[in-house]
Amino acid sequence: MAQDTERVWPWSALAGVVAAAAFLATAEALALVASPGGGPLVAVGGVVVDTIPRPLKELAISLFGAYDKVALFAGLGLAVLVAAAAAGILQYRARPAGVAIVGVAGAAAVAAAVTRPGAPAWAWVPGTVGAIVGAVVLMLLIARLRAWRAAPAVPKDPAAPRGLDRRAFFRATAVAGAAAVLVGVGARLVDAATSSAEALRSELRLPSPGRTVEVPAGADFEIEGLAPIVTPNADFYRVDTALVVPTVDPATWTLRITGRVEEEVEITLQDLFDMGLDEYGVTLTCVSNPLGGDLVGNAIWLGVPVRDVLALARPDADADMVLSRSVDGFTASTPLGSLTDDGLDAIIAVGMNGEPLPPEHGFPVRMVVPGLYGYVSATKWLTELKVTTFAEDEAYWTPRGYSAKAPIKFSSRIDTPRTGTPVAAGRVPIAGMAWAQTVGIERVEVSIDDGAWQEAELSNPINDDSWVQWRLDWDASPGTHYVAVRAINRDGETQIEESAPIYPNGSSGWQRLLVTVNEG
Ligand SMILES: Nc1nc2c(c(=O)[nH]1)N[C@H]1C(S)=C(S)[C@@H](COP(=O)(O)O)O[C@H]1N2
Ligand SMILES: [Mo]
Repeated sequence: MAQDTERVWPWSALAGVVAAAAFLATAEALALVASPGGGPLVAVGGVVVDTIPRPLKELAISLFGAYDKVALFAGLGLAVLVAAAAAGILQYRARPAGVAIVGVAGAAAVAAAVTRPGAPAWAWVPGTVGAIVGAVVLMLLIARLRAWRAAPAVPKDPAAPRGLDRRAFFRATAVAGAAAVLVGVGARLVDAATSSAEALRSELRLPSPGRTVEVPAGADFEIEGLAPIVTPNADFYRVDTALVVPTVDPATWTLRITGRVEEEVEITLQDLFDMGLDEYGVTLTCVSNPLGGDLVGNAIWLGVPVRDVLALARPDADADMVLSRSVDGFTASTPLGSLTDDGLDAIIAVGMNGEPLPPEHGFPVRMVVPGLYGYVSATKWLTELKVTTFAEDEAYWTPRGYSAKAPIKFSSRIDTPRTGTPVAAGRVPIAGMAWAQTVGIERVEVSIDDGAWQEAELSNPINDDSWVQWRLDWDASPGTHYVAVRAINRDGETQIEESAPIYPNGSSGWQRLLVTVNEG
């Protein structure tokens, strides 16, 4: 009977993997029309991002850093591979268990797709049809495999060609596999070519600003290793929960102002342009920025004050919060006062450093609020402002344990010299950044080897919402030294000395690092 000497499981596993490829390729191709911006893998990945427990997420970010999204997709891919191989093996051994696994995967894909924020009505189609195609391919390939294994090693009719059934299995597997790769890769290419936010962005012309932000002379010390005073867009840190950067067409984009307002309003990008755009220099900071970290950046934003946009709808007096919503479902809770107070420049931004917002920074429209961490204020791909109360609504990160209100803890950081990069003895500039959005930095002090605090020189500030650079020239003697820094804001307060972790509302402490000085 069957050639029991040759192992069969690698071939049944291969059939499973090819069936999974057919499933995914079909679903990706259908998602191009039925559910733009996300096939099943992206939808399932999105569910993982939204439900993963906080410590695990923090671990992933600390392990993979900026590559956390790549790591997530790699993990998902590995899981699909293992499940697919198992489905193949089971379908051969215990029919129809393999098809049942495909069915469960299809159900999971559909459940993820239809529950994603902003899911279109047809979101269930790609996963459903994909699962059917995957199941059919699996049944056909395993049937061929069975036929091959059931065929006698030596044909009864000596004249018949040998190995026909074996060849039939491999031919079917190769054809299905090649078709899946072609369709799948083709679908991704078409997606990249047609739904690219980059293309839409290159067509958008921004009006020129009424009021501009001048970067004053002496704003940048231009010291090697020191961050520039205005962060180039390409170097600006990126933090969000979006596995795929949302594609938003500026031509159809609208912003709805809803909730506790006298009259709900919906405005277009042109309406926003017609209100008149001005420039604002604001330093953005992430709550996840560790002491001395680089999840902070400064840009010149082009936009309209949030208060002017809210005024169109006339918020009720009993409201105390605005829940801003992204097209991808992310929300942020911002105190109404932080958006409407006259002295504060909270803005609806369309431009960043002289260009339309880059896709990953919220194209076409985002919010920027000086003095509040990004997760409670800086909603990218903005689509709705719901005027509400903290008692009534909560934002994305609140049920995940982060504080509903999170003002930025003003801070300072050492950019140069760095631990692990020895410097030569002699005159060494110690330099870094300091920020106290809405208040401004009054003074930065440096202590060497726990000695007296010395006042550093500050760069010429752009405004109170933007960070400044500081520097102190140091006569460095050979050996190891400690360098510490702290800032004092214009309200006369000193940066919090006690160290706190990022969770639940931002790190604090004075950065102190070890510097090695070599013989000059
Ligand atoms: N739609 C959306 N907007 C978002 C986020 C997000 O996950 N989704 N993250 C926020 C966080 S935590 C920060 S720190 C800032 C970061 O903005 P950037 O990526 O442009 O630097 O965006 C905010 N806006
Ligand atoms: Mo953040």
